[in-house]
Parts: sequence; C-alpha cells; structure tokens
Amino acid sequence: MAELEGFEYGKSDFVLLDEVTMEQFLENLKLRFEKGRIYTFIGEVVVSVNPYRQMDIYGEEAVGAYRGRELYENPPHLYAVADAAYKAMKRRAKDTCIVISGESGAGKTEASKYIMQYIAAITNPSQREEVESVKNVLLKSNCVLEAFGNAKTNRNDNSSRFGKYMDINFNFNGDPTGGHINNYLLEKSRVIQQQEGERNFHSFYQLLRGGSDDLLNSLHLNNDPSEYLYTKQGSSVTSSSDDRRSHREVMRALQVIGFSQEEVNSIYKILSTILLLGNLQFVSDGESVELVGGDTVKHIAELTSSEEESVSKTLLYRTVATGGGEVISKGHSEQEASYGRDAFAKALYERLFGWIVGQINSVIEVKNYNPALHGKNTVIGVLDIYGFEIFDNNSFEQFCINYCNEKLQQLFIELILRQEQEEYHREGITWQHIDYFNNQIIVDLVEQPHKGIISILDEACLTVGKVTDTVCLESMNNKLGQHPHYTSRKLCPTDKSMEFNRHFRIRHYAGDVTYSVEGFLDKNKDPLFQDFKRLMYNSSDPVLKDMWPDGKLGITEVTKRPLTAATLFKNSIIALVDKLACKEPYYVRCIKPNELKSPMLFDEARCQHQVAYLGLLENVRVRRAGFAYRQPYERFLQRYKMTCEYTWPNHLMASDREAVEAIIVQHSFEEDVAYGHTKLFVRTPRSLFSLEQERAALIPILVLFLQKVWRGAL
Ligand code: AD9
Ligand code: MG
Repeated sequence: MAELEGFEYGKSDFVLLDEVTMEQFLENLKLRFEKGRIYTFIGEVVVSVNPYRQMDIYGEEAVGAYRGRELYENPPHLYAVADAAYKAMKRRAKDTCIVISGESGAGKTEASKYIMQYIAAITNPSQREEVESVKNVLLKSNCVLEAFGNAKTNRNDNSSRFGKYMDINFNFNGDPTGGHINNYLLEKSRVIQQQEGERNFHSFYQLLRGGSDDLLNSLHLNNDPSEYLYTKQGSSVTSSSDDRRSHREVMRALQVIGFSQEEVNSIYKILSTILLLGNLQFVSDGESVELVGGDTVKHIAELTSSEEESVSKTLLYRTVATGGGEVISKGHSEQEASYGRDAFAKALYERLFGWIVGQINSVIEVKNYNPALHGKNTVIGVLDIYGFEIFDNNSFEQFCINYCNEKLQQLFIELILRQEQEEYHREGITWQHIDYFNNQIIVDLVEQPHKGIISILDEACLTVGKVTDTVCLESMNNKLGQHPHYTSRKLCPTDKSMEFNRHFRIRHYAGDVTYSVEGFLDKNKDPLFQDFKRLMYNSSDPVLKDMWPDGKLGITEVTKRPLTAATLFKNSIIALVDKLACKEPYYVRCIKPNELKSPMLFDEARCQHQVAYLGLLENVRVRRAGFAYRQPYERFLQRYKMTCEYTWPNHLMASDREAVEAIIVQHSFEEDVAYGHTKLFVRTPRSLFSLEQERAALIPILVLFLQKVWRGAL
C-alpha cells in the first residue's frame, strides 16, 4: 500500500480541518502547495492546484498504487478519482462522469489528459489489438483537438477555446470500446481578431511554421504568420510551444486516427483559404465596391475548388428574394463586404472544427455492440469546460460561459446536496439541514421561455428593422428590472455615465458580473450571407461540400431562420446537463495559484476568490455535516473483519450490521459513524485510515497463518 501522509503536509482532506473557515482552508491549501502536494480531497472531490512545473507523480508506479484502491487508501490524486469513477462503472455497471472545472489556466485540460492516460493504463491488460487501437485514437484525439481548438491567450499559452465532453464506452470487461466527443461554443471570433499578446488558433501557426515549402507553395502561403492579418493582430506570433514540432505530431495523429491524405489536404486548403480571405480588401468608388488583393481570389477559388467568378461575386453581392418572388443580386457596401468576409472566415473555421470532431467520432463510435451478447455497455464521461469568467470587459461569450457554469452548479447542487439528503432520508439517518444557495433563480433569469434574457435577445434578433443593442438592453431593463439577480446599470444612481447605458449586471452565484451589451445582437444572430453557403456546397471538393449541407437550398427555399447562437448554446448545455445528470458524478476542482505561471507563488487573494466561487467551503460543510464515506455493511465487513476478534473469520451475530457494530465498538469509533438501513456512514476519513493501516499490518500475518493451514501444519 502506498504510504499515507503525515500531517506535516497539511490535511489531505479538507473535511479534517479544525474549523471550516476560509482562513483555515487557504492555510491548508497553501501549505500543501508549498510542500509539493497539489491535490487535496473534500471527501470524493479532488481539489487541484496547478503546480506550473513537471511533477514526478504520474508514472507507472503511481498507476500501480492507485489501481483498484479505495479513495482513502492513498494520498489524494487525480488517479484516485479516476479509479473511483472506473470502479463504480465496472463493479456496479454504473455510468459515471468526471466534471473538471476551474478558471482559465487552472489545469483542467492537463487533468483531463492525466485521467484519460490513467484509464488507458489500467485497461486492456491482455493488450487486445482492437482495444489498443480505440485507446490510441482516444488519446491522439487530444492532440488534434488542441491544435484546432486551443490558442495562446494572456491567461494560458495553451488555452482551450471550446468546451469538451468526452464519453468513453466500456465493455463488460471494463475495456474501452469507443467513445464520443461533444464540443461546445468554439470561440470563433478569434479567427478574425485577437487581443494584444494573444494568438489565433494554434493550427494556423503550426501550418505556416511546420508546413514544407512545397506544401506552403501549393497553398499559396509563405511561412511568416506576421504577413497575415488574421494571425498577426495580437503582435504575438510565437508561443512557448514549438509550432514546427506540433505540426508533425498533429499530422501523425491525424494519420493514426484515420484521416485520409485527401482529407488532410482539404483541411490545409481551408486553413489557407481563411488566411487569404483575411488579406483581401475592398474599396469603394462611391458607387460600387471592388476587391483588392491581386491573385488572391484566384487562389481562393483554386483552394475551395470553385469558380473564380463565383468567389468574387459571392464576396461582393448577395442574392435576395423580393416581395414579388423575384430573385436579384444586390451589391454590398464596403462595410458589408468586409463583414461578410469575416463572417465567412469564422464559419469556415467553425465548420472545419465541427467536421474534424465528427470524423473522430465516426472512427471511435462503438460499432456492432450487442448488449445481449456483450453485456451492458457502460460509460465514463469526462468534462473539461471553461470555468466562470469575470473580465474587465465581459461580452456575449462570458454571458454564455457563465450561464453554463450556473447550469453546472445547479447540477452539482442537484446531485451532491439533494441526493445526499435523499440518501440519508432513505437510510433513516438524521440529517442536519444545511442551508445552501439554490441558484435555480439565476438559471431561470437566463433561460426561462418568454421571460429570460435569451428569449429577450432572440426576440430582438427576430424583429424586423433596426433593433440595436441598446434598444434590446432597454427591453431587458423593462422586463427584468425587478429581478433580484438583475441590475440595470442605467438605473444605478452612482453610475450616471453614458457608458453604463450599455451595461447590465447579473448577480451570479459566484459573484457579480457586469456585461457590456455591445455586439450581443450580432453575435447572437451570427448572420452569414446564404451565398457563401451555396458557394461552398457547390464546391467540387467533397470534404468542403460535406461541411455545408445547408447550402443546398435555393434562396426562395430558405424559409426558416436558423436558431440563434444563444439558443443553440442553451440547447446544447441542457442536453449536456441531461447527459451528466443520469451519471454518478466525480469532481475535480482546479485552482490557479497565481497569474505569473510561477511554481513558487501562492497568491492568496486570487486563490481565495476561486475557493469562494467554486463553492468549496460549502462543499466541505456539507461533507462534514454529513458523512464523507459510506459502505454497504457486507462490503465493510468483508474488508475489515480481520481487525476484530468477534468477526474473524466469521461472525455469529444475527446480521452483518451487528457484526459491523462490533468492529466499530472494538475500535472506539462510535462517535464517527451512523448506522443506516443498509449502509454504514463514516463521518471523517480518520477512522478509515486507521482501519486501513491495521488491515495492512495484519495481512502478512494472515497470509503466513493461511499458508500453514494449507500445509497442514496447524
Ligand atoms: V483553459 O480554461 O483551457 O484556458 P485549463 O485547461 O484549465 O485552462 P491547462 O490544463 O491548459 O489549463 O493548464 C495550463 C498550463 O498549466 C499547462 O499548459 C501546464 O503548463 C500547466 N499545468 C497544468 N496542470 C499541470 C500539472 N498537473 N503538472 C504540470 C501543469 N503542469
Ligand atoms: Mg483547457
């Protein structure tokens, strides 16, 4: 058994704090961080602090130590949670999920990768080829998704700009048979614009830096990212990672996953098309608008397998159906043309990303699984999704991300708090009521049909005529002004500046966030001229065509307005929560210790903020008010019966429960437990630690004893 740690490393479970205060919590977190103990439990939840340095704690030896063990048998670790989720899935045929949350740079993606590596390491001991190949694709998919979905930001050099939920399917043996990836809200505005110090998605730089001269020539590109508007705006074309090496790794990963050479070529052509689009300019002579950019249009036509004339026409005109059913071509203004080009570039990238995820899914989807033949197919889901965001300027994206976090908090309350209370009730255990804030009211504020913010936004987007962001804000203020979690900043008596006429504030469970309404309607409507869709659908590149099925419709056939971005996001998050709600959840809460990416610095104020909005103190309180661990009597007895003379080797009592009571009394743990109808509830890990230690000490003696019995010596 791995060594349990002494208290010189702080308390390995926050449940053991003398008092549940922010001060003690932070003190323990800091002490452990400084001693290189980056993980701490709250019962079954793992709190992780980003070490910002390579730790030697993920190797084979660690895998061996955690494999098949109970949570309290080893020091806290991601592997302990991964193993708990795996065991529950395998032993009880339960679907489980691991929800990883925390702010940007806190270590969510790294944690999700370690968890997947652990699961890969403990499965398929017989090395069956088909299982190995599924594992390989699952692991390699990370590299591809990071190339296309991650970017350097001011907070994290490898920031995931999308939310990811991955289901891993297992057969009755507990070996992976496939999986499915869902992606959420790719930050596509990054394709056309980056803040100072930030970059576009890695994929562009990897291609420009890593592509061979021949490849780049064929794509009409050179190798300098600072020559393309879409890759140079952040004035930061380099990154801490090596783009050239990553390019090779991604190429290799695409191959392993099963992308054909034609498909890879199509991917590069799309990336190049986007870069070339960014350098196109439009000029107006007052009457009509023209394209400037030399051969660029010709190159774009070649890369998208389209006619040059169709490309330039699509960039300069849009087709509209008049009231009389006539179809005409209407020229863009200079501004409309630039807007259309940017919207096209964003849509190209978004569809490319969605298509790549779809291709990976088609490779890893479980095929030919017959439950009658193979037993129940179970699932472990891993969710790596953006945490709560409060920036200086919060826009539509933060609004969506924070809404998503409200939904996940709601799920946390549902699953952990409510289920906990219900289980105590079922088991006949007295429950001390814990007051907690139920954030349903904020979820409703955002998503309620007809009344919520998303509905009001959608209504404004559907209204014909000029509805501006401020008009929409006005409508929100009128309808929601009385809501306890909504503040119209305009009415705020202390802030009379015009600036605040463009803001509203939501009192989120994690704190107040002021949103600037500027751009909300446009981002929600997310318009793209139909002509672009038709251009792409008519491409003779089958991959490109496949990405634009909606381009099939002619102008007069397009009757339905597409769903808005907020509604699409809302629907996907509701579906996600439904998926998670029917699984047994495990949580990893990630904390970023400082803004400097330093392995040495524990910035208390920053950490306090995160502990507060992750609701960790509340979490500890619930755990302490209740019982951190529980086990059916039978299982508890099996494991610890050797520690008690009345139960070893067999007991003569009327029930397993009485036998368990005998163990508890013999060890004087009465104060620490409660007896349910079918389970023993244990308040703190202390008693379990000590039973575990006693058991570990007894096992060698017992083995010796049994060997003698078998040899007939006794
Ligand atoms: V974001 O919301 O996608 O912007 P994440 O995913 O929370 O963010 P990420 O996992 O990317 O953060 O971690 C940021 C960086 O911290 C990594 O690139 C590593 O350099 C560093 N990190 C995080 N976790 C570990 C770890 N367990 N060991 C070593 C780590 N370094
Ligand atoms: Mg990430």
